[in-house]
Amino acid sequence: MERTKSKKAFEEAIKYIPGGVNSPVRALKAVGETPLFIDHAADNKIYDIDGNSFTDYCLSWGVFLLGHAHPKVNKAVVEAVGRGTSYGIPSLQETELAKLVNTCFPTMQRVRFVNSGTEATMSAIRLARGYTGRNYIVKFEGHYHGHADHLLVSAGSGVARLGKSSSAGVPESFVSQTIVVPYNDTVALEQLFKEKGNEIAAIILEPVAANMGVVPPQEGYLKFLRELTLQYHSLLIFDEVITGFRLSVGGAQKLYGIEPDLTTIGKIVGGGFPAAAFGGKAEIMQMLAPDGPVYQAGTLSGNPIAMSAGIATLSELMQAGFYDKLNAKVDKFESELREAILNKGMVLNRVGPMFTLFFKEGKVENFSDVRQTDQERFARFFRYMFSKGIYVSPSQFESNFISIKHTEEDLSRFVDLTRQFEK
Ligand code: KE4
Repeated sequence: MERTKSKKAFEEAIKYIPGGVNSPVRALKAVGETPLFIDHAADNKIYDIDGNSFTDYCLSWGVFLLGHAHPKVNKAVVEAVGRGTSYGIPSLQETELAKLVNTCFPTMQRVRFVNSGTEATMSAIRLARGYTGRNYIVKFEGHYHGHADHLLVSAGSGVARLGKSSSAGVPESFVSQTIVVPYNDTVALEQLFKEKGNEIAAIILEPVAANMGVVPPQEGYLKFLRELTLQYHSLLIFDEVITGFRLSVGGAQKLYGIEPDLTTIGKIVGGGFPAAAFGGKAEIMQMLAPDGPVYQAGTLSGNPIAMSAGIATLSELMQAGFYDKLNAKVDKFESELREAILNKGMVLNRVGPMFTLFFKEGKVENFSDVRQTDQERFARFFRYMFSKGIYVSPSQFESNFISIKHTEEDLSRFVDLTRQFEK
């Protein structure tokens, strides 16, 4: 595969950008490759500057449920740009997207837009602390909620790969009130709440973990978390930056029938533009400035371009039958892939249109299971698929994503190539 231009571009990028990338996981360090430089993308494919094309299962880390460069999203954005790209003053598009979010997520009675998932979770936690007057936050091993200092503790995604319990540059005092517990475990959590429950502001979790690879909640676990937090008057925060609008039009909370107090969303809601949001019960959200004492702000928050992209995106995925069509495709893919990996030392975890192939025997139900995976073998699998024109998410600690634009042929080819993979 010709990669000369990307390699040259990477050498040039490294001279100006740390690691040559603007986000660590893009560097492909985990899989022993150098990054692609993309020329353009459309639907289910990305095209690099050397003229190679790849079927894309990373989709800009889960943004493109509709596929890249959706014509209706592009049209909305082009029209919006002509009216100016930011006002720093309210626009109708902000209320329009907030109403669509509220329609999809009825628990989000009030919505505040921000520019990234990190901002959303950081703000939601500040709000939870402000509302409850408590300081402790509980998160789970291997769950990733962005790179705010107090959340970079035993996180998943890129940090999991680094094997650090927290990032350099984060003083111990910043994480001293962040408690990390094992995922899918009830005993540790019950014990913790017995000891500190009335000091805990909130539990935050990915309702279906994706940043350690896809690891679903065990039967009844989300209900257990909801009951435990109600019992101790702590808040339950669902970080649906990945699961939101993906597992259903109302994310994981609709799929599993659990009502969190606060929710964060991102990726899909911005339609490929920097937009995310946090929201929840009106009585909690009204604690936010300018009405309440919890400060939160942002120059470009709710900008009309991202709002227009989000409105066009949600209008598409809210169409009747969208998820039935998507999930029917993925159901067939799952059953064929399960057959293909029999006796190959691989575990498939799948929820909705997201999935991870783990390179180990047995099961993967928590972070310690994930840590037992053979990451070198995963890296060989990545490079094998890469050589065949398939771009899987470049880390064992990530999810793969299927868009509405992935074809049955794409999925069958993924299955066939996985079946043939031996090394
Ligand atoms: P951002 O700040 O990257 O927009 O969102 C942070 C975030 C929050 N919550 C969840 C559940 C997330 O998955 C993320 C970001 N996801 C990673 C990939 N797993 C983004 C990719 C990257 O870091 O480059």
